[in-house]
Amino acid sequence: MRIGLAHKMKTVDRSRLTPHSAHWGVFLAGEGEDGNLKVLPHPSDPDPNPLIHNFPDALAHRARVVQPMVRQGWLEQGPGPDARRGRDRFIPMEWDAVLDLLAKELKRVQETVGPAGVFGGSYGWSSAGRFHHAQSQVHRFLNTAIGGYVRSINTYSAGAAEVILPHIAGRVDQVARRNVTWEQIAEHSEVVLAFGGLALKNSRVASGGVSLHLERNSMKEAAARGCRFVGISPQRSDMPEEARSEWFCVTPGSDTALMLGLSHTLVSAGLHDQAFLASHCDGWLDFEKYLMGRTDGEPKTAKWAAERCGIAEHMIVDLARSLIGKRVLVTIAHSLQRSEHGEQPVWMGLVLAAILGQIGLPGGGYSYALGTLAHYGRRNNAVPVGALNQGRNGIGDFIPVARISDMLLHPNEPFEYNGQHLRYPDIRLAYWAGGNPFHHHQDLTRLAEAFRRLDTFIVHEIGWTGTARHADIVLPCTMTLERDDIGAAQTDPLMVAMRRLRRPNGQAKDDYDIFCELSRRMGTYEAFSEGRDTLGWLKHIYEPTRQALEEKGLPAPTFEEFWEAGELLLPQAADDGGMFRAFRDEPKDKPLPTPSGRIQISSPVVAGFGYDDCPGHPTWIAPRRPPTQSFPLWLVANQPASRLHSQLDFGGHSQSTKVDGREVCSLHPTTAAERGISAGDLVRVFNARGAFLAVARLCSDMHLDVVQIATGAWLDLRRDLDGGALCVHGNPNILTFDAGTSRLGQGCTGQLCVVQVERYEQAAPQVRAYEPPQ
Ligand SMILES: Nc1nc2c(c(=O)[nH]1)N[C@H]1C(S)=C(S)[C@@H](COP(=O)(O)OP(=O)(O)OC[C@H]3O[C@@H](n4cnc5c(=O)[nH]c(N)nc54)[C@H](O)[C@@H]3O)O[C@H]1N2
Ligand SMILES: Nc1nc2c(c(=O)[nH]1)N[C@H]1C(S)=C(S)[C@@H](COP(=O)(O)OP(=O)(O)OC[C@H]3O[C@@H](n4cnc5c(=O)[nH]c(N)nc54)[C@H](O)[C@@H]3O)O[C@H]1N2
Ligand SMILES: [Mo]
Repeated sequence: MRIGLAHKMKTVDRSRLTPHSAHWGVFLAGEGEDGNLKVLPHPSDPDPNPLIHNFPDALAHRARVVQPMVRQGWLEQGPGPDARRGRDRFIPMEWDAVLDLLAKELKRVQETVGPAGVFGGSYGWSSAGRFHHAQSQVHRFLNTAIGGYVRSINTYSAGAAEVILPHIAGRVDQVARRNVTWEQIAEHSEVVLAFGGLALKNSRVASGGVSLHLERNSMKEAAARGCRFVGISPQRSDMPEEARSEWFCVTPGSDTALMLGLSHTLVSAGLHDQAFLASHCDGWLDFEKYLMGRTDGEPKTAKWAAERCGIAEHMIVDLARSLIGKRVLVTIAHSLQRSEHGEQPVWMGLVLAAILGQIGLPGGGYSYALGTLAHYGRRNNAVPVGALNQGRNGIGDFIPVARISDMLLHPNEPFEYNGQHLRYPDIRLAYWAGGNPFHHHQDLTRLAEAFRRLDTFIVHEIGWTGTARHADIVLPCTMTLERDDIGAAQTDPLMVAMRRLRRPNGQAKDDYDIFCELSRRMGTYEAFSEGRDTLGWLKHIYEPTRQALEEKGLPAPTFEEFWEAGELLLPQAADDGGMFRAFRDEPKDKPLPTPSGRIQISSPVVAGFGYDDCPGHPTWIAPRRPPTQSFPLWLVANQPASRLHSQLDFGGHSQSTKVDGREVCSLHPTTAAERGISAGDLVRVFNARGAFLAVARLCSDMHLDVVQIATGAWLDLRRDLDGGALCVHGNPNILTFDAGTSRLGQGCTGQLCVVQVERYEQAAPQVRAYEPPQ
């Protein structure tokens, strides 16, 4: 057992500590002398994530769902569209009765419309653990029980990048997960241009959970060696202190203009790497014409860029010139592409790196999404980690994940995606486990309308999220720490036996057990369970790792040995630079998986789609929903520092960052003063779609025209004075607009929208987000 018994801890009986894993990292958990759950950082973690402190208060919190609940209107009138969905009462039911009812409804839908009328996209992060991964569970269940479901493709994280990158370089995982590492940055990089920053709050999270949070120390080492970090973001706080960075305070949504200005400065002075552009890239001439203004009469000079991105012309010129002769890495945060025309900064960042000619060099070139999640910038494991097989989906229909409301509101209507002409399916039933669309989706008033069109909406949840409140059938499920699982990620060497530490809260059951019992009623138990109980599945999932270890001649403990030890250290692959390094060294023999095998500065394929919102080379397209007189500020709705999305928002650490139980928003002191707002005031942030309340924090290290609020405060809707929707807790997705990044990617655009802010003069409404419904 590798757990650090030397760890200083007085109140915990160390013999009872066991390792466990969450998306926010591997940690130790056990019972304190007072009988309460105690959590400790893992002793091998150099920079543990404080998010682990959301666990102790969460396990038995009143916000947990304690028994199966069915919406009264659905129970009385049966399945069908219903305006009361999301506003109705819930009736408690016994497990057997509710599962009988649900199996009957699934059979009805299967027989009447078939699996093509069932949406099983069920997007969401759920919890770490290779087996109890809720999305895999629900997919496997729908595949075996009814023959499939309409799925969703891509992610809210990277919807635009996932579609543009394969056209121009390679798959997003090749570009993000096996590329420049933090080790290389510490050793080789001389300049890191970090578009969207490299915030530690973000990079300490990774699906599956990592045991080594190494970003902070890597930046510290690099900075000590003299590496220059440039944080390009509307908020200075997106760079850690340790990077000792310079700050370029960019206007939201304008990075493409800034990158064009930098490129123009280099190219007009003949400082671009013409040899690299000729040997490794295609389509330079078309792009160069655009850059120099020969196609549209507008040279993309530093002055042109300054007018759009808010950074002074001389700063752009100086920055561009300072890059020459240096090992430069360009990083593009996910956030830049989670907004209108999000494909453009992803593509333009690659082109800027190509102009500098260092793609594929250690610590140089282009790294998409570095610093946004702990998966990026690391070595990958040399052995596989298993996962639950989801089975075969008999239905081919899909939607780009963020088009959920469009799908439900516009059945059978056409839409475009990545060169394809598709139609939205006609969905009658949706099944969700492990996600919270009333956290993750945009324009939540519209989303609520969309869900009201369904016949039936089923949700498995640990807590009374906005999504659970909009369901017809809510089934209480266990959270991690209440069940056995295996924790592992392909980018971290530690595999963890996540042993159950607590009895399930209330009547909660594992998603797996719920699906087993439903499968029995559907007559598909054998196909779903393959006759295995949870431990049987854990052994099954562990086996590929054990086998690969054995094949490599390495110690390969049996499952029982691993389970007893608590952890297993896996071998990692070399830090070889991945696809870009191989391509740089041997462009002919190791081509990129693009149509020409080279970097696509222009893409004939994308040009061929004829999209004005994503033309054939990186292009500055002004935002279609820019600030106006009524709504002059950008709302930056980014990832929360104190939790993962909406998860355990009721936990102690998340609560400690709220004021009077409400979310905090940040704005510049000048912007606040113009509106008579002081620090600590309750403010109303609003636009044409609705409003939320939050407590004002003043911060001079941010853009004058920005209000920032983290996502993840649980929705708490009231009627505003003007009759509109008001979230009194601070959920920004009441205000965000619901449109795709472009017809190419159709990705999520939730990061940015325009708003106004005012002091809230009414009596402060109480937050009731965690009170269970009646
Ligand atoms: N405005 C705006 N919106 C955004 C973003 C933004 O930048 N701005 N970012 C987007 C991004 S990048 C993402 S990834 C999404 C995240 O969106 P989600 O992944 O949907 O958010 P989570 O809060 O992680 O939702 C997971 C849910 O699963 C539940 N859960 C946990 N464990 C289990 C389990 O074992 N079983 C079951 N059945 N349920 C479980 C949790 O209680 C929680 O409600 O949000 C997106 N939304
Ligand atoms: N603690 C914590 N960490 C997380 C998550 C979480 O919920 N909590 N979620 C994880 C997930 S699923 C994902 S996908 C990643 C997301 O990674 P990102 O999407 O990169 O994260 P965000 O915090 O939304 O945005 C990063 C920063 O970008 C800046 N920004 C916003 N708009 C612009 C712009 O137009 N230009 C520039 N230059 N900067 C801009 C904002 O100031 C913001 O703080 O984070 C992961 N890490
Ligand atoms: Mo994400």
